Amino acid sequence: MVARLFAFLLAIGAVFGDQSRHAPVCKYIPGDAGWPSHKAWQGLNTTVAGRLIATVPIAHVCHNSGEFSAYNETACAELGQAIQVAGAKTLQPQPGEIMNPYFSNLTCSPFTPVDTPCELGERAVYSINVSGPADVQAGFKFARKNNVRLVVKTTGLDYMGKSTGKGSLSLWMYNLKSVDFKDNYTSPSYSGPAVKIGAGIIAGEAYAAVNAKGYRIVAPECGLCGFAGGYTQGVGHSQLTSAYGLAADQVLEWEVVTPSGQYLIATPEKNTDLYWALAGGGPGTYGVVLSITVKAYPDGPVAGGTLIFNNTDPDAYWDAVGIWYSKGPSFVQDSPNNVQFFVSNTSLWVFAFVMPDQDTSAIDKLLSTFLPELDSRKLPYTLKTYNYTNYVENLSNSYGALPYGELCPVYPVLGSRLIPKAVVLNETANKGLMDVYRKYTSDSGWFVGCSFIDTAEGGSVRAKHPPNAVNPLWRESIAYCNPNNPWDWEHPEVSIAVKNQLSGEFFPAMEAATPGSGVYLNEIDSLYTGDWKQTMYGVHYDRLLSIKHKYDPHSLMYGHFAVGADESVIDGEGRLCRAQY
Ligand SMILES: Cc1cc2nc3c(=O)[nH]c(=O)nc-3n(C[C@H](O)[C@H](O)[C@H](O)COP(=O)(O)OP(=O)(O)OC[C@H]3O[C@@H](n4cnc5c(N)ncnc54)[C@H](O)[C@@H]3O)c2cc1C
Ligand SMILES: *[C@@H]1O[C@H](CO)[C@@H](O)[C@H](O)[C@H]1NC(C)=O
Ligand SMILES: *[C@@H]1O[C@H](CO)[C@@H](O)[C@H](O)[C@H]1NC(C)=O
Ligand SMILES: *[C@@H]1O[C@H](CO)[C@@H](O)[C@H](O)[C@H]1NC(C)=O
Ligand SMILES: *[C@@H]1O[C@H](CO)[C@@H](O)[C@H](O)[C@H]1NC(C)=O
Ligand SMILES: *[C@@H]1O[C@H](CO)[C@@H](O)[C@H](O)[C@H]1NC(C)=O
Ligand SMILES: *[C@@H]1O[C@H](CO)[C@@H](O)[C@H](O)[C@H]1NC(C)=O
Ligand SMILES: *[C@@H]1O[C@H](CO)[C@@H](O)[C@H](O)[C@H]1NC(C)=O
Ligand SMILES: *[C@@H]1O[C@H](CO)[C@@H](O)[C@H](O)[C@H]1NC(C)=O
Ligand SMILES: *[C@@H]1O[C@H](CO)[C@@H](O)[C@H](O)[C@H]1NC(C)=O
Ligand SMILES: CC(=O)N[C@H]1CO[C@H](CO)[C@@H](O)[C@@H]1O
Repeated sequence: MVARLFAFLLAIGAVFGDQSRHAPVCKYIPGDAGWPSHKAWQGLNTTVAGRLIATVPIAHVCHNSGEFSAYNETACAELGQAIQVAGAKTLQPQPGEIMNPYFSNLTCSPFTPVDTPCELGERAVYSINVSGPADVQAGFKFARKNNVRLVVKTTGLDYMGKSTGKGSLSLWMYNLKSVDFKDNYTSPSYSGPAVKIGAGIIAGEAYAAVNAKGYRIVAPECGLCGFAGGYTQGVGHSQLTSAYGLAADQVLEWEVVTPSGQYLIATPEKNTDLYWALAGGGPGTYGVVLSITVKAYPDGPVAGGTLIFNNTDPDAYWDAVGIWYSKGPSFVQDSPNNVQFFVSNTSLWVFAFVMPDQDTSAIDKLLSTFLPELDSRKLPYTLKTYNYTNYVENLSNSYGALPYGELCPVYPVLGSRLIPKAVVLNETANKGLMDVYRKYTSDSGWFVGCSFIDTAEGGSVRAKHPPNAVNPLWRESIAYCNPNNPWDWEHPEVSIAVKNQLSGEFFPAMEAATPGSGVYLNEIDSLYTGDWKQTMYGVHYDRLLSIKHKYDPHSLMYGHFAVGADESVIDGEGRLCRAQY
């Protein structure tokens, strides 16, 4: 209440004074005296040609009280099922809807009693269904003039809840569905095939389009993940990372609207600071991206396969898992290879060998020094290998049918650590990491999903990438590993406990076992307690912050763990406020 009164008094000041010096401390939320009038919102709707959408939570069919009550028992039961089977896929195309169950926080949920009111909670109040730069410019202008929080959302997958916010106006990018090929894109730094991808395109759509043209691109493994938004701006890994580099390394052009309303193209030659920051410096921070143009590569055969061995003898099993990690560098270094696997208390399951432009003999060769280690420990295994004619065939075999895929959709509790080569190759350090895995996976459903990758600078199989903001710790690591535990939709308190265990125990133990390394900024738990500036952005943080201040002088873009995040705080009622007060 005090905060609210304070904000109100400052708002009155703003009417008379200089907007930038006397701007209110906190953004308004509905119920605040300064919240824009119905007429103001109607004005915005006119400016964006009727593209303003008021959020109606999808689970309104599950409640008979609150502003959005629309109870329908059948529809609610269907929704509760669909979310558990394919959570992200079910919620993805909804404006204003939250994917992350922690941030929707049961404010309108199929898993709470019918008479609990359906409320917006952390959901945006309105979304602009963005169709081009003018809609983004209108959103920025309205948010600044009316002191309303702005968020940018493509799919809403973000683990930190960065694409949502209480009382916000959301720029919803999901319907920018263009894909344009340039068979011979030419610039001072690159000449060759490229594809311009609209901000609303999800990976599964991108793969289908480029596969049909005979190309490969570096895009998310999970078909339902957005491409130009959080993924590429947040570094982005892929099954083709060893072959071609990280997602941020692929960008030739960003089409952007900056918070001050400038519409521009950033390339390695033009608006170079913005180009640099957008490529790996974190999403939702420097501007709104309308499209990216990325390198494309001629497709061809890919060898793939799976390998599984079980924990039938715990000491032998964990010994073998440690040896597996120590072989990781030899599997991928100076090669286009990628190896993705799950480690649990039950088994080590390689669900995807990805060997571009090779046949299955390459997998046999790669495993020739490892399989004898299983034999000598009497650990039986099953190996299956395939010659695929192209990349997407292989991807769909491991991740399921496009565009959404089937391996990813249900929303997990997740963290992500970059594993340095020096750790897996050092017997003592390797054992330390295995002890952490063993301890936590033998408890309450944890498993660890890992990919062996090689992104070293100067790698012999990849073209050099333009300078960008990717944390250099990526280049020194040989794998990224995700502790993973499925979300319990029916018992969210169980999952909150799991989140607390991850950020309080499991993840710090993984950090201690991999000293000095980093994290993947897109795949981290919202309760993460590590040194986020260092682990996410590393040596680039200060430069990124100055670029942030240059392009977003009025702090219109904010995200938990985004560059500059500590210049804001959330008050007790959920308002976004300037931190210095
Ligand atoms: C089910 C699931 C599967 C995943 N699969 C993969 C994977 O295969 N590979 C991988 O590397 N990562 C994966 N991730 C992590 C993923 O990269 C991040 O969640 C990423 O933020 C998603 O981006 P988005 O734009 O789709 O999501 P959103 O939640 O819509 O946005 C994420 C962030 O990007 C900002 N943003 C969105 N669009 C724009 C834009 N046009 N311009 C500027 N900022 C924008 C938002 O403000 C927010 O900060 C996955 C995550 C989930 C939950
Ligand atoms: C915006 O205008 C369109 C077209 O007139 C209308 O359908 C829509 O409901 C309006 N949005 C809001 C939030 O009022
Ligand atoms: C309730 O939902 C079901 C399933 O979606 C639908 O078929 C039915 O028409 C709805 N009933 C009402 C009264 O809207
Ligand atoms: C969820 O709701 C609880 C109780 O209303 C609140 O204490 C908590 O801060 C909320 N969490 C989030 C992430 O909004
Ligand atoms: C958003 O706009 C697209 C066209 O750009 C339209 O097809 C779609 O129906 C709109 N979505 C909503 C929810 O209004
Ligand atoms: C692509 O364009 C460049 C510059 O115009 C030219 O030198 C090159 O030969 C072209 N390549 C192909 C494959 O057409
Ligand atoms: C591993 O365990 C599973 C489940 O019990 C079983 O189906 C599979 O055959 C086992 N694989 C090997 C290689 O032992
Ligand atoms: C894949 O192709 C190679 C080369 O033709 C062949 O030697 C190998 O047996 C094939 N692998 C499978 C699993 O069919
Ligand atoms: C190997 O790892 C251990 C434990 O982390 C460390 O103390 C030791 O210095 C490392 N050895 C080398 C050669 O780096
Ligand atoms: C972990 O695996 C071992 C060996 O198979 C088994 O004895 C133990 O019960 C498992 N623990 C859990 C929690 O499943
Ligand atoms: C050779 C092979 O296994 N091809 C498979 C590739 O993946 C698709 C989609 O899952 C399968 O239909 C093919 O049989």
